[in-house]
Amino acid sequence: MNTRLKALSDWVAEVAKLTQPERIHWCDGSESEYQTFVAEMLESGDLIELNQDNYPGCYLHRSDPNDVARVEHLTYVCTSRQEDAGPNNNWMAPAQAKQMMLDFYAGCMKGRTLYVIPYCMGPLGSPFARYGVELTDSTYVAANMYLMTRMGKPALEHIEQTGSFIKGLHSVGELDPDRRFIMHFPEELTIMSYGSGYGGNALLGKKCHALRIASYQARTEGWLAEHMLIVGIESPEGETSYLACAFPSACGKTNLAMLIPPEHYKGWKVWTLGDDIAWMHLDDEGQLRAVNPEAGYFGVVPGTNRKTNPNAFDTITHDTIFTNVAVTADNDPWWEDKDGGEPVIDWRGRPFDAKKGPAAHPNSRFTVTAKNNPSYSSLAEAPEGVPISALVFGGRRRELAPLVYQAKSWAHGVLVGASVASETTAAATGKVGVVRRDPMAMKPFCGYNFGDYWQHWLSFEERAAKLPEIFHVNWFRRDADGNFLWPGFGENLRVLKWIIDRCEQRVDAVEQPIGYLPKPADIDVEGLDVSPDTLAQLLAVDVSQWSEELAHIDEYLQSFGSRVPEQLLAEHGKVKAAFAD
Ligand code: GTP
Ligand code: SPV
Ligand code: MN
Repeated sequence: MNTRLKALSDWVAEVAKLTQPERIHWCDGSESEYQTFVAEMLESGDLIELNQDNYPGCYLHRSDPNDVARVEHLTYVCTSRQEDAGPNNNWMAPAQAKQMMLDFYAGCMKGRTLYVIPYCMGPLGSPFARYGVELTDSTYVAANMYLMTRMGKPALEHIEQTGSFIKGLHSVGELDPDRRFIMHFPEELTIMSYGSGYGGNALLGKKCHALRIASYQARTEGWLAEHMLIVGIESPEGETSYLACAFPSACGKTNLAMLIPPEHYKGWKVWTLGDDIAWMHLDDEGQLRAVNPEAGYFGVVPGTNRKTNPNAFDTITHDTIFTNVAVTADNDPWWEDKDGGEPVIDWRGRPFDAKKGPAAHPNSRFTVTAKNNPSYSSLAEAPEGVPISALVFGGRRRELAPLVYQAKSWAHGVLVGASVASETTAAATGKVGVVRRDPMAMKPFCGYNFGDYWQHWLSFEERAAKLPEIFHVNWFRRDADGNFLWPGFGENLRVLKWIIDRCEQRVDAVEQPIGYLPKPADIDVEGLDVSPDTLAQLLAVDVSQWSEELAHIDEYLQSFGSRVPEQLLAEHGKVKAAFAD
C-alpha cells in the first residue's frame, strides 16, 4: 500500500476486498497523471476531443442521459437520531443505509480501476483547510477532482501527519436511477455514493464534504460552511471590499464572482476568490474571514457569452472539461446563448433537432481550474482568508423580492437568510421554475436540522466583534411579459456598490418593514435602459404579496417545531408588526 497511515491503507484494502477492482491507482495529483487520465478516457470514449486549434486542452464528456444533475430525493443525511437531520433532509438509520450501500458495492469495481484520491479543501497549510480521501472507480471523477481540489501528494502527506480525513466512497455502479443513493454519515465523517457519475453526486469533495459534512462540523466547532461565492470589489481609490453571497444552484454565483464592471465604472476591479462555497471563521479580532475550499469551477455553461460573462468565456476556451454540451460542425463546443456557431450534434450525441429540445443540456457544465480565470485573486491562496464586509442572500423570484434590501440587524439578517425562496432550476432533477423555500441557499446542502443551523447563525452575534451587514438581492424580477426588469450580470456591480456604500455608511436608505431599501436616486442607472418607472417596480414592496409571503414563512418556520430559535420567531413577529402599523 502506498501510505504509511494504517487507517488509510486498511480502509483501502477493505474497500478493495468488497468492490474487487482490477487495479488500484494512488493519485499523486501531477499534471502528467491528469494527462494519462485524459488519454485513457479518449481511448474509452468517456471523453471526446474538441477542436484543439480553437479550444486547446478541451474535451467533451457525455454523461448518461439519466444522470445529468444532482438527485436531491436520493440524497440522505444518516444521523443516529432523525431529528438531528431535520425535516430539511431525507433520513435513513445509519446501519440500514450502510447495509444497503455495502450490498450495492459488492463486486461493483470488477474490471475497473479503483482510484485513491487524497485531497485538500482550502489553501494547503491553512488552519481552515480540511482533508479527505475519495475512493472512486470513475476516471472522469479523478480528472475532475484534479481540476476542482488540491489533490495528491501534499494532501496525502498532511493526512499521514494528522491521521484525520473524511472518507468518501464512490462508484458509478450501473448508472441505474433505481440503484442510486448519496449517503452522508456526519457522525462518522463518512460519505457513500453509488450509481451516479455526475458533479455534486460524485465529486465528493464538493457538496458532500465541503457543505454537508463540513456544515455539521462547523456547528460544533463554531464556524460556517456555506453555499456562497466570495468576491473582492476594488474601487478606483484602491479600497477592496469582500462580499460572500449565497444564491441557490444556477442562480448566478459564478457569474457574480467573475463580474466585469460596466463601461463607465472606470478604475473598478473585481476579483474572484470563490464561485460556490465559502468556509468562514471568526479570527482573533472577532472579524469574519472566508476561504474558498475549492480550487476550480464546476459551472453552468448555457448563457455564458462574451457579453454576459467575458471572464468565464475566456476561462473556458482552454484546458476545460465540458459535460453535456453540443458540438458544431467544426467540433467546437456549443451551448444555448453562446453567440456564434450552430449546433450540429446535441448533448446526447444525436444530430441536433430543435424539436427534441435544447442542443446543450440546461445543466451542462464546465470543469476548469480557478487559475484559468483572468480575475482570479491571489488572495484565494491566503491561508487566513479575506475579511467579509457583507453577506448577501438572493433568489430567483419573478415577483415579490425587490432588487436589493438590507437587513436591520444580524438577527434580522438571519431571518432574511432563513426566508430565502427561489424558483427551482435544472441543477437538480425534478420540476424547474417552482418556487420553494431554500434557506441560505442551503436546502440541499445543510448536513443537519435547519432549526439548529439558524441557532448557530444567531450565535455569531455574541461571539463576533464586528459582523458583516446582511443584504438580499433579486436579479430575476420580471415584467408582465416575462422580461427581466434588471439587466443583470456586469450591471449587478451597480447594486454591489450600493451595498458597499451602506457598509461604509456613505449612503442613506428608506426604512420599510422588510428592511432598508435604496432611494431610487442612489441606484446608478446611467447608460442603462432602465426607466424611472422600471426602477420603481424593481424596488417596490407589494403589501398584499408580502403578507402572503409572511404567512408562508410563518408556516415554514413552524414546520421545524421546537428546534426553531425563539429569537428567529421574534424577528419574524417584528416584521409582521411593522406591516400591520
Ligand atoms: P451553481 O453552480 O449551480 O451553484 O450555479 P450558480 O449560482 O453559480 O449560477 P450561475 O452563475 O452559473 O448562473 C446560472 C444561470 O443564471 C446562467 O444561465 C446565467 O446565465 C444566469 N444568470 C446569472 N446571473 C444572472 C443575472 O444577473 N441575470 C440574469 N437574468 N441571469 C443570470
Ligand atoms: C449546484 O448544483 O449547486 C452546483 C453543481 O454547484 S453540483 O456540483 O452538481 O452540485
Ligand atoms: Mn452550487
